[in-house]
Amino acid sequence: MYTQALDLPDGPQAAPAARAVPSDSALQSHFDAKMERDEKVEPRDWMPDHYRKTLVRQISQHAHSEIVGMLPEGNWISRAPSLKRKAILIAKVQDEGGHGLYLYSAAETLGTSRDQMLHALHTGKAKYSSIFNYPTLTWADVGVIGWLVDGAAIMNQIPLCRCSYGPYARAMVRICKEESFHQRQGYESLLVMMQGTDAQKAMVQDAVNRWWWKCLAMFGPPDADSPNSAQSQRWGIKRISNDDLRQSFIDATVPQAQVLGVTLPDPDLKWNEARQHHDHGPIDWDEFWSTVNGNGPCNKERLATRVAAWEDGAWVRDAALAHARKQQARSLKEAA
Ligand code: FAQ
Repeated sequence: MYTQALDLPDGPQAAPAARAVPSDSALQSHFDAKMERDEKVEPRDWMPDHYRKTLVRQISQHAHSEIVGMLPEGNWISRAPSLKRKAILIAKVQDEGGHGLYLYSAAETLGTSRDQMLHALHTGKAKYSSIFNYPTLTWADVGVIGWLVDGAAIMNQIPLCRCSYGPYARAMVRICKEESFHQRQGYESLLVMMQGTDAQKAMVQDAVNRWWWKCLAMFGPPDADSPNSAQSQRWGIKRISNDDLRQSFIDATVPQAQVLGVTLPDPDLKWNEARQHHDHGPIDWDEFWSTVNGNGPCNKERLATRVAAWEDGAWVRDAALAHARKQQARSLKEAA
């Protein structure tokens, strides 16, 4: 299984029998030294199994989150209040689909297939972000998802641009640029609503009240209860811990809420001069785990929608395969 590390240029000097096969411990030392120098790992490099599995887990869950994440906002495309808002929303939802595709491609470089990843999603074995299991009840939810959900996603994803695995890090650079536009369009849409009628202002405040705590939970469990963090940080997959990212998000969002004129629904939220950070109230982790484990308000609906999309698209995959087979047969005939 380690042969990808042994590839040499073609030529007489590259006869396989003449090659010395590095031992597992030599390969491990080479990998450790690379980690020490903070260099990128590429698909053909040797890597420990656990590193590969951790990346497949995280990148595929991230890809699933982008694809399932199209659903809550997609629900509003047909009901956007103006042509301008509809065009922005279509572009945003389409971007999320693109992010999912870059990420599935990055995960495929680790030796997993897209079919395997989708099977895991469709059978409920693979996770995706908890945040996409909540309903979008009003148009203000679309703005709040842009401001807070994309805002939290960027905070978590900027450090992933420096992830030790090259294909993931490079995919994240483009994704973060697009997420930044998503965050701004959401905030701008809310600014407009907050200059509107009392009913519009109340709609924004209600959406903030419903999404705030879910966004804080998006960063994952507290560091002390995060089984994967320590190893992922040693490997340079995660650069900043769940709690530190959550804190940065809160500190960045409080002044934005003030400009917007909304209240963040946490009576314990206040600036702590000694820590130079905001303190906040307790997050409901029972609710988070219940949602992650399939019992959130929209889990079943989200999964059913993805499974139906997969089944409805079977004829497209069959047609593409039939076409590819025909082309192949034609080329073989021409070559004969
Ligand atoms: N939801 O030990 P840790 C977006 C699981 S993209 C569900 O801390 P890790 C764009 C975790 O998987 C949003 N499960 O795990 C957009 C693990 O379970 P496992 C997605 C969660 O991996 C915006 C267990 O808990 N972003 O929003 C969650 O070190 C708008 C223990 O946790 C990414 O995926 C959760 N929130 O850290 C799209 C970013 N949190 O696998 C549309 C990449 C934790 O052992 C509209 N991922 N779990 O069975 C990451 O940065 C990390 O994977 C974390 C979790 C930070 C999410």
